[in-house]
Amino acid sequence: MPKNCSPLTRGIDTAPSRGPSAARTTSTTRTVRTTRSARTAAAAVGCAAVLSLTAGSVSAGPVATSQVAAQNDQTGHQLEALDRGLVAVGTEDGVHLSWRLLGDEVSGATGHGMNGPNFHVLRDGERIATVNDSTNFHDPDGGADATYTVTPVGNAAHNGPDGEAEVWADGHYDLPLQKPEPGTTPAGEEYDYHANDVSVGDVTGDGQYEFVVKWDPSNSKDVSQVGYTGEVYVDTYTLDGELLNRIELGPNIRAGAHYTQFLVYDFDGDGTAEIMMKTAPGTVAGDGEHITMPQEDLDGSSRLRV
Ligand SMILES: [Ca+2]
Ligand SMILES: [Ca+2]
Repeated sequence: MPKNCSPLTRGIDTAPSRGPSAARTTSTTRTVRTTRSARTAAAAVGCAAVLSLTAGSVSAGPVATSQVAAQNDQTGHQLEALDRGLVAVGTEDGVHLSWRLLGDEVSGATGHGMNGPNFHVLRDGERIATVNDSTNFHDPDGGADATYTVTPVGNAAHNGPDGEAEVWADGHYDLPLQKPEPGTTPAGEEYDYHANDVSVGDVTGDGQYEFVVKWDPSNSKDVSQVGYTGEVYVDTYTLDGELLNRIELGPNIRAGAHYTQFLVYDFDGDGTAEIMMKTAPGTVAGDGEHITMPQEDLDGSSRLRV
């Protein structure tokens, strides 16, 4: 069954007020270091989709508001079920560790921040410190081959999981991406791709963020400029660089800074993140299905209501 704009637009109205992960940029090994008819274009405006991102496929549909309400009733806030998020970054004088204090672990607040459990820090299985005032630790004796574990002290039921990490020896992590093939516009202009905006969300439900990356063609244009642009792609990668799916936004979504702002968040509260953004007839949603025009628009029966 082809998808059309009508049921997807309803998802916009049901999004919770708590904000999604902010778009951000990252470094990658390959790239990041660094006209259609007026009638069709008008049809594309307001055609928005909530897309469920899963390995190898993307499905579109309205948000299940009952799931969001159920989770909010239990906690007061819809929290992401994330892991410890431990990162170990090599520096000129040792290894710097940073990790998450999880929402359920917070026991109060002081003038310096939130209170929570102390944390044991282990290097290669040996305890080297207990941290009682932060979620950071600098190990001056750490090396590039070390493996670190951070574990909350005590056995309180609300304490979250341990975190484990190997060292980013170069002081950063390069996320490998799969760059789309170059293209040529109907006017004969060649274009290439570079990674653009990035947002994060736990697409797989394992507590670790995935990375949703927008690919911008080199001929992307501002609204003040005329001319063809290349197609826009939106990829989802695991931290290991596995490409879970690719959304092709199609010829009716122009490439430029003002056209594709995407939100990644667990909008329906079921434990896995979705993406919300404008689509159009011609968008291919990862699983090969095309988003099409609503039948009432094709029949000419739809009317603008004010
Ligand atoms: Ca995940
Ligand atoms: Ca979800």
